[in-house]
Amino acid sequence: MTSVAQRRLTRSEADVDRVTERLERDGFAIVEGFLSQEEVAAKRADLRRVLEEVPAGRNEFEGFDTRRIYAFFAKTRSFDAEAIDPLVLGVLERTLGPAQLSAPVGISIGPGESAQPLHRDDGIYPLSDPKPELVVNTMWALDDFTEANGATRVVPGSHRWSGPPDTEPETVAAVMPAGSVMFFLGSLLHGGGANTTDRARLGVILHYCAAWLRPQENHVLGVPRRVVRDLPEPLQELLGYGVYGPFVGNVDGRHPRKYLTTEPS
Ligand SMILES: O=C(O)CCC(=O)C(=O)O
Repeated sequence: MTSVAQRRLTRSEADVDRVTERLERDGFAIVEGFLSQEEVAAKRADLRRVLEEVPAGRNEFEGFDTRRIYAFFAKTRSFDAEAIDPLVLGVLERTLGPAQLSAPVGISIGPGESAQPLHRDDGIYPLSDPKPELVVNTMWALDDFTEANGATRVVPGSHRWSGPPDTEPETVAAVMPAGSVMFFLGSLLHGGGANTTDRARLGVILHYCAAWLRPQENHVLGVPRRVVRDLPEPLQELLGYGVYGPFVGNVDGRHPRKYLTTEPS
């Protein structure tokens, strides 16, 4: 079997067809060199600023030595462009149809953190198999993701399994250089890895779901309207100011975008 490193796509190889093929085959697809090292450095610096105010996790799932930036688009402008990158939007459209942001989170896995329990991100929705794909994630590496520092662990092919695995399945580390992005399906078993190094591992997960589902985080309350007003329209839509036709998401019978300009913050 080829290693994760051998399976990575370069930026120029990555298009919607190739990424979608990998998602269907393996449940994940890594594109390296998506961000330049200058972009990585700028994003990391901005997120470090935000992380100073963020407490450590409260349970095994969040990680007691891990800090998470929730209400992400209220706190940083560093991923506005990536959230609506044409490759990302193309993969979402192909896999989910109309989509929205569900849980955009900066994740800094601290030294000494243990591995997060394996999970499926679509497991939060009470639907039984067979079900359509409901969730697509993009995990952006702002540090090199290594076996040692807590690279996300994935179970290749597990998106095709039905129901919970009966034994502890074999995982592989999604090792990738800083500036890479890993797409993965919400049906894929995965979890943050253990960090046995003395430095934190920083990544940003932009987690999307089908536009007709309730997203994990309530962005309409979490991201102030005065912030959303200045964002590009496709990002506004992904943050809840859109309608899944013909009616889902309307406000008093109107498109929610109208409230961005007419209502106070
Ligand atoms: O940090 C990671 O590598 C993965 C985190 C994750 O899967 C989650 O928090 O749901």
